[in-house]
Amino acid sequence: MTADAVNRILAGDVRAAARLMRGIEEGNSASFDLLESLYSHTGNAYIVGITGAPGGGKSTLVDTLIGAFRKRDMTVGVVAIDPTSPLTGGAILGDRVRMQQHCTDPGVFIRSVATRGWLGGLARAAAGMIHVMDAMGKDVVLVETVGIGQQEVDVTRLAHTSLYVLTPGSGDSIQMMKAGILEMADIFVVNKADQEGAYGVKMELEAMMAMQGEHSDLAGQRKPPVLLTEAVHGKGVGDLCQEILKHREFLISHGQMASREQARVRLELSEAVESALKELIDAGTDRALYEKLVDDMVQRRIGPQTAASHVIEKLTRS
Ligand SMILES: Nc1nc2c(ncn2[C@@H]2O[C@H](COP(=O)(O)OP(=O)(O)OP(=O)(O)O)[C@@H](O)[C@H]2O)c(=O)[nH]1
Ligand SMILES: [Mg+2]
Repeated sequence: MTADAVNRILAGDVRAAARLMRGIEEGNSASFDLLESLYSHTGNAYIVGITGAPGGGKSTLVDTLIGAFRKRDMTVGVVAIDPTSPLTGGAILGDRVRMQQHCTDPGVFIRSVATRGWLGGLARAAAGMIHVMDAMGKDVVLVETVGIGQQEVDVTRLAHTSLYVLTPGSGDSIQMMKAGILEMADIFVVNKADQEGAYGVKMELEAMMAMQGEHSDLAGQRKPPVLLTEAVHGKGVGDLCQEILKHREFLISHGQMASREQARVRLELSEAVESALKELIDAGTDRALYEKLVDDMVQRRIGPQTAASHVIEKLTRS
Protein backbone atom coordinates (compact mmCIF):
# COMPACT_ATOMS: atom_id res chain seq x y z
CA MET A 1 0.00 0.00 0.00
CA THR A 2 2.66 2.47 1.08
CA ALA A 3 5.09 1.29 -1.60
CA ASP A 4 2.34 1.68 -4.16
CA ALA A 5 1.58 5.22 -3.04
CA VAL A 6 5.29 6.10 -3.04
CA ASN A 7 5.72 4.80 -6.58
CA ARG A 8 2.67 6.61 -7.83
CA ILE A 9 3.83 9.91 -6.36
CA LEU A 10 7.34 9.41 -7.77
CA ALA A 11 5.70 8.86 -11.16
CA GLY A 12 3.96 12.21 -10.74
CA ASP A 13 0.46 10.87 -10.03
CA VAL A 14 -1.59 13.92 -9.11
CA ARG A 15 -4.33 12.03 -7.27
CA ALA A 16 -1.92 10.13 -5.02
CA ALA A 17 -0.04 13.35 -4.30
CA ALA A 18 -3.22 15.28 -3.56
CA ARG A 19 -4.38 12.56 -1.16
CA LEU A 20 -1.09 12.65 0.74
CA MET A 21 -1.19 16.44 0.91
CA ARG A 22 -4.68 16.36 2.32
CA GLY A 23 -3.42 13.97 5.00
CA ILE A 24 -0.55 16.29 5.84
CA GLU A 25 -2.95 19.20 6.06
CA GLU A 26 -5.11 17.21 8.46
CA GLY A 27 -2.09 16.27 10.56
CA ASN A 28 -2.69 12.57 9.87
CA SER A 29 0.22 10.49 11.25
CA ALA A 30 0.03 7.81 8.51
CA SER A 31 0.59 10.59 5.99
CA PHE A 32 3.70 11.70 7.78
CA ASP A 33 4.94 8.09 7.69
CA LEU A 34 4.40 8.01 3.94
CA LEU A 35 6.20 11.32 3.62
CA GLU A 36 9.13 9.75 5.44
CA SER A 37 9.38 7.09 2.72
CA LEU A 38 9.51 9.84 0.11
CA TYR A 39 12.26 11.81 1.80
CA SER A 40 15.18 10.02 0.16
CA HIS A 41 13.71 10.98 -3.22
CA THR A 42 13.64 14.70 -2.44
CA GLY A 43 16.27 17.43 -2.56
CA ASN A 44 16.10 18.12 -6.29
CA ALA A 45 13.54 20.91 -6.49
CA TYR A 46 14.50 24.54 -6.33
CA ILE A 47 12.34 26.23 -3.70
CA VAL A 48 11.27 29.84 -4.07
CA GLY A 49 9.39 31.64 -1.27
CA ILE A 50 7.07 34.52 -2.12
CA THR A 51 5.92 36.59 0.79
CA GLY A 52 4.68 40.11 1.45
CA ALA A 53 1.73 42.07 2.78
CA PRO A 54 -1.83 40.92 2.01
CA GLY A 55 -3.09 41.93 -1.41
CA GLY A 56 0.31 42.90 -2.77
CA GLY A 57 -0.20 40.75 -5.86
CA LYS A 58 1.69 37.62 -4.74
CA SER A 59 -0.74 35.16 -6.34
CA THR A 60 -0.85 37.16 -9.57
CA LEU A 61 2.93 37.17 -9.58
CA VAL A 62 3.06 33.41 -8.93
CA ASP A 63 0.63 32.87 -11.77
CA THR A 64 2.83 34.75 -14.25
CA LEU A 65 6.01 33.22 -12.84
CA ILE A 66 4.59 29.77 -13.59
CA GLY A 67 4.40 30.82 -17.23
CA ALA A 68 7.95 32.18 -17.18
CA PHE A 69 9.37 28.93 -15.77
CA ARG A 70 7.30 26.82 -18.17
CA LYS A 71 8.78 28.81 -21.06
CA ARG A 72 12.14 27.54 -19.88
CA ASP A 73 10.78 24.01 -19.89
CA MET A 74 10.89 23.77 -16.12
CA THR A 75 8.04 22.04 -14.29
CA VAL A 76 6.43 23.94 -11.44
CA GLY A 77 4.72 23.13 -8.14
CA VAL A 78 2.89 25.81 -6.17
CA VAL A 79 2.06 25.71 -2.47
CA ALA A 80 -0.23 28.62 -1.58
CA ILE A 81 -0.56 28.96 2.15
CA ASP A 82 -3.89 30.39 3.09
CA PRO A 83 -3.36 32.86 5.88
CA THR A 84 -5.55 32.76 8.96
CA SER A 85 -5.99 36.50 8.69
CA PRO A 86 -9.63 37.50 8.18
CA LEU A 87 -8.31 40.19 5.84
CA THR A 88 -7.61 37.63 3.16
CA GLY A 89 -10.18 34.98 4.00
CA GLY A 90 -11.06 34.37 0.37
CA ALA A 91 -7.53 33.58 -0.67
CA ILE A 92 -7.98 29.93 -1.58
CA LEU A 93 -10.84 30.46 -3.98
CA GLY A 94 -9.10 33.53 -5.40
CA ASP A 95 -5.87 31.63 -5.96
CA ARG A 96 -7.65 28.75 -7.69
CA VAL A 97 -9.43 31.07 -10.06
CA ARG A 98 -6.35 33.15 -10.67
CA MET A 99 -4.11 30.21 -11.46
CA GLN A 100 -6.71 28.28 -13.41
CA GLN A 101 -5.09 28.93 -16.78
CA HIS A 102 -2.43 26.39 -15.78
CA CYS A 103 -4.78 23.68 -14.53
CA THR A 104 -4.66 21.61 -17.71
CA ASP A 105 -0.85 21.71 -17.90
CA PRO A 106 0.62 18.45 -16.51
CA GLY A 107 3.87 20.31 -15.80
CA VAL A 108 2.12 22.41 -13.17
CA PHE A 109 0.69 21.31 -9.83
CA ILE A 110 -1.00 23.80 -7.50
CA ARG A 111 -2.19 23.20 -3.96
CA SER A 112 -3.55 25.54 -1.33
CA VAL A 113 -3.05 24.76 2.34
CA ALA A 114 -5.62 25.98 4.77
CA THR A 115 -3.99 26.74 8.07
CA ARG A 116 -7.03 27.85 9.95
CA GLY A 117 -7.18 25.87 13.17
CA TRP A 118 -4.16 23.84 12.21
CA LEU A 119 -2.42 22.66 15.37
CA GLY A 120 0.87 21.42 13.99
CA GLY A 121 3.58 23.83 12.92
CA LEU A 122 2.87 25.69 9.74
CA ALA A 123 6.45 25.26 8.60
CA ARG A 124 6.16 21.50 9.10
CA ALA A 125 3.06 21.26 6.91
CA ALA A 126 4.59 23.52 4.28
CA ALA A 127 7.81 21.47 4.28
CA GLY A 128 5.72 18.33 3.77
CA MET A 129 3.89 19.83 0.80
CA ILE A 130 7.18 20.92 -0.73
CA HIS A 131 8.61 17.40 -0.32
CA VAL A 132 5.67 15.87 -2.14
CA MET A 133 6.11 18.22 -5.10
CA ASP A 134 9.85 17.66 -5.03
CA ALA A 135 9.34 13.87 -5.09
CA MET A 136 6.89 14.27 -7.98
CA GLY A 137 9.81 15.72 -9.93
CA LYS A 138 8.85 19.39 -10.05
CA ASP A 139 11.88 21.49 -10.96
CA VAL A 140 10.72 24.58 -9.09
CA VAL A 141 8.39 24.86 -6.11
CA LEU A 142 6.86 28.29 -5.45
CA VAL A 143 5.59 28.82 -1.91
CA GLU A 144 3.26 31.77 -1.32
CA THR A 145 2.69 33.06 2.22
CA VAL A 146 1.49 36.31 3.70
CA GLY A 147 4.39 37.86 5.58
CA ILE A 148 2.66 38.92 8.71
CA GLY A 149 3.75 36.59 11.48
CA GLN A 150 6.79 34.72 12.67
CA GLN A 151 5.40 31.43 11.36
CA GLU A 152 5.20 32.79 7.85
CA VAL A 153 8.71 34.18 8.12
CA ASP A 154 9.77 30.66 9.14
CA VAL A 155 8.16 29.30 6.00
CA THR A 156 10.30 31.57 3.84
CA ARG A 157 13.33 30.12 5.60
CA LEU A 158 12.43 26.86 3.84
CA ALA A 159 13.23 28.51 0.50
CA HIS A 160 16.46 28.62 -1.45
CA THR A 161 15.47 32.03 -2.84
CA SER A 162 13.12 34.31 -0.90
CA LEU A 163 11.16 37.04 -2.65
CA TYR A 164 9.54 39.86 -0.73
CA VAL A 165 6.72 41.65 -2.52
CA LEU A 166 5.78 45.21 -1.67
CA THR A 167 3.69 47.86 -3.35
CA PRO A 168 3.80 51.64 -3.80
CA GLY A 169 2.02 53.66 -1.18
CA SER A 170 1.71 50.88 1.37
CA GLY A 171 4.40 52.42 3.57
CA ASP A 172 5.57 49.05 4.76
CA SER A 173 9.31 49.59 4.46
CA ILE A 174 9.74 50.71 8.08
CA GLN A 175 7.72 47.70 9.20
CA MET A 176 10.07 45.52 7.19
CA MET A 177 13.11 46.92 8.92
CA LYS A 178 11.53 46.14 12.27
CA ALA A 179 10.55 42.63 11.27
CA GLY A 180 14.05 41.87 10.02
CA ILE A 181 12.77 41.20 6.53
CA LEU A 182 15.51 43.28 5.00
CA GLU A 183 18.04 40.63 5.98
CA MET A 184 15.81 37.76 5.02
CA ALA A 185 14.89 38.52 1.41
CA ASP A 186 17.13 37.61 -1.52
CA ILE A 187 15.12 39.60 -4.06
CA PHE A 188 12.72 42.49 -3.50
CA VAL A 189 9.80 42.96 -5.84
CA VAL A 190 7.96 46.27 -6.04
CA ASN A 191 4.75 45.09 -7.67
CA LYS A 192 1.93 47.27 -9.01
CA ALA A 193 4.59 49.39 -10.64
CA ASP A 194 1.80 50.84 -12.78
CA GLN A 195 0.80 52.79 -9.69
CA GLU A 196 2.47 55.99 -8.60
CA GLY A 197 5.51 55.87 -6.36
CA ALA A 198 6.94 52.47 -7.34
CA TYR A 199 10.30 53.90 -8.27
CA GLY A 200 10.38 55.83 -4.98
CA VAL A 201 9.89 52.59 -3.06
CA LYS A 202 12.80 51.04 -4.97
CA MET A 203 15.05 54.02 -4.15
CA GLU A 204 14.00 53.95 -0.50
CA LEU A 205 14.75 50.24 -0.23
CA GLU A 206 18.13 50.58 -1.86
CA ALA A 207 18.99 53.47 0.46
CA MET A 208 17.94 51.41 3.48
CA MET A 209 20.12 48.52 2.38
CA ALA A 210 23.09 50.79 1.72
CA MET A 211 22.70 52.30 5.18
CA GLN A 212 22.49 48.91 6.78
CA GLY A 213 25.52 47.73 4.81
CA GLU A 214 27.60 50.50 6.40
CA HIS A 215 26.64 49.50 9.91
CA SER A 216 27.20 45.81 9.59
CA ASP A 217 29.76 43.41 8.22
CA LEU A 218 27.68 42.83 5.13
CA ALA A 219 30.19 44.77 3.04
CA GLY A 220 31.16 42.83 -0.05
CA GLN A 221 28.19 40.50 0.22
CA ARG A 222 25.51 40.18 -2.41
CA LYS A 223 22.98 43.03 -2.26
CA PRO A 224 19.43 41.88 -2.92
CA PRO A 225 18.22 43.42 -6.18
CA VAL A 226 14.99 45.43 -6.24
CA LEU A 227 12.80 44.69 -9.27
CA LEU A 228 9.74 46.52 -10.51
CA THR A 229 6.86 44.38 -11.80
CA GLU A 230 3.29 44.72 -13.04
CA ALA A 231 2.13 41.20 -12.34
CA VAL A 232 -1.33 41.86 -13.65
CA HIS A 233 0.14 42.77 -17.05
CA GLY A 234 2.98 40.24 -16.89
CA LYS A 235 5.51 43.09 -17.04
CA GLY A 236 8.92 42.51 -15.51
CA VAL A 237 8.13 38.90 -14.63
CA GLY A 238 10.54 37.45 -17.21
CA ASP A 239 13.31 39.49 -15.59
CA LEU A 240 12.21 38.29 -12.17
CA CYS A 241 12.40 34.67 -13.31
CA GLN A 242 15.89 35.33 -14.64
CA GLU A 243 16.90 37.00 -11.37
CA ILE A 244 15.73 33.93 -9.40
CA LEU A 245 17.86 31.65 -11.58
CA LYS A 246 20.76 34.08 -11.23
CA HIS A 247 20.49 33.83 -7.46
CA ARG A 248 20.59 30.06 -7.73
CA GLU A 249 23.77 30.35 -9.81
CA PHE A 250 25.20 32.72 -7.20
CA LEU A 251 24.51 30.24 -4.38
CA ILE A 252 26.15 27.45 -6.36
CA SER A 253 29.20 29.42 -7.50
CA HIS A 254 29.82 30.84 -4.02
CA GLY A 255 29.48 27.49 -2.30
CA GLN A 256 26.43 28.71 -0.38
CA MET A 257 23.98 26.07 -1.56
CA ALA A 258 25.16 23.61 1.06
CA SER A 259 24.78 26.09 3.91
CA ARG A 260 21.29 27.08 2.72
CA GLU A 261 20.36 23.43 2.60
CA GLN A 262 21.69 22.93 6.12
CA ALA A 263 19.71 25.91 7.41
CA ARG A 264 16.57 24.57 5.73
CA VAL A 265 17.04 21.10 7.11
CA ARG A 266 17.87 22.45 10.57
CA LEU A 267 14.52 24.26 10.66
CA GLU A 268 12.72 21.12 9.54
CA LEU A 269 14.44 19.03 12.18
CA SER A 270 13.59 21.43 14.99
CA GLU A 271 9.95 21.48 13.84
CA ALA A 272 9.90 17.68 13.78
CA VAL A 273 11.47 17.45 17.25
CA GLU A 274 8.96 19.91 18.62
CA SER A 275 5.95 18.12 17.24
CA ALA A 276 7.27 14.71 18.31
CA LEU A 277 7.77 16.07 21.81
CA LYS A 278 4.28 17.52 21.83
CA GLU A 279 2.89 14.11 20.89
CA LEU A 280 4.94 12.44 23.64
CA ILE A 281 3.72 14.97 26.16
CA ASP A 282 0.10 14.54 25.07
CA ALA A 283 0.31 10.75 25.22
CA GLY A 284 2.30 10.50 28.45
CA THR A 285 0.76 13.16 30.62
CA ASP A 286 -0.96 11.90 33.74
CA ARG A 287 -4.37 13.53 33.26
CA ALA A 288 -5.45 13.13 36.87
CA LEU A 289 -2.25 14.73 38.11
CA TYR A 290 -2.69 17.48 35.51
CA GLU A 291 -6.19 18.30 36.73
CA LYS A 292 -5.04 18.28 40.32
CA LEU A 293 -2.27 20.73 39.46
CA VAL A 294 -4.77 22.97 37.68
CA ASP A 295 -6.84 22.94 40.83
CA ASP A 296 -3.78 23.71 42.98
CA MET A 297 -2.97 26.66 40.75
CA VAL A 298 -6.52 27.97 40.85
CA GLN A 299 -6.30 27.84 44.65
CA ARG A 300 -2.91 29.58 44.41
CA ARG A 301 -1.26 26.73 46.30
CA ILE A 302 1.50 26.44 43.67
CA GLY A 303 2.76 28.50 40.75
CA PRO A 304 2.90 27.44 37.08
CA GLN A 305 6.60 26.66 37.06
CA THR A 306 6.36 24.29 40.01
CA ALA A 307 3.26 22.66 38.54
CA ALA A 308 5.05 22.18 35.22
CA SER A 309 8.02 20.59 36.96
CA HIS A 310 5.66 18.02 38.57
CA VAL A 311 4.27 17.17 35.12
CA ILE A 312 7.73 16.84 33.60
CA GLU A 313 9.02 14.77 36.51
CA LYS A 314 6.14 12.32 36.13
CA LEU A 315 6.68 12.18 32.36
CA THR A 316 10.39 11.47 32.52
CA ARG A 317 9.96 8.83 35.23
CA SER A 318 7.38 6.90 33.26
N1 LIG B 1 -2.67 47.72 -10.49
C1 LIG B 1 -2.16 46.53 -10.31
N2 LIG B 1 -2.88 45.61 -9.63
C2 LIG B 1 -2.34 44.40 -9.44
C3 LIG B 1 -1.06 44.05 -9.92
N3 LIG B 1 -0.80 42.77 -9.57
C4 LIG B 1 -1.87 42.34 -8.89
N4 LIG B 1 -2.82 43.30 -8.82
C5 LIG B 1 -4.15 43.21 -8.19
O1 LIG B 1 -4.03 43.21 -6.80
C6 LIG B 1 -5.08 42.43 -6.20
C7 LIG B 1 -4.49 41.40 -5.24
O2 LIG B 1 -3.74 40.47 -6.01
P1 LIG B 1 -3.37 39.04 -5.44
O3 LIG B 1 -2.49 38.41 -6.46
O4 LIG B 1 -4.56 38.32 -4.99
O5 LIG B 1 -2.53 39.48 -4.18
P2 LIG B 1 -1.97 38.53 -3.00
O6 LIG B 1 -0.75 39.21 -2.51
O7 LIG B 1 -1.84 37.15 -3.49
O8 LIG B 1 -3.14 38.63 -1.96
P3 LIG B 1 -3.36 37.69 -0.66
O9 LIG B 1 -2.98 36.29 -1.04
O10 LIG B 1 -4.82 37.85 -0.38
O11 LIG B 1 -2.49 38.28 0.40
C8 LIG B 1 -5.84 41.80 -7.35
O12 LIG B 1 -7.00 42.55 -7.58
C9 LIG B 1 -4.88 41.92 -8.53
O13 LIG B 1 -5.52 41.98 -9.76
C10 LIG B 1 -0.32 45.04 -10.65
O14 LIG B 1 0.80 44.85 -11.10
N5 LIG B 1 -0.93 46.25 -10.79
MG1 LIG C 1 -2.57 35.30 -2.66
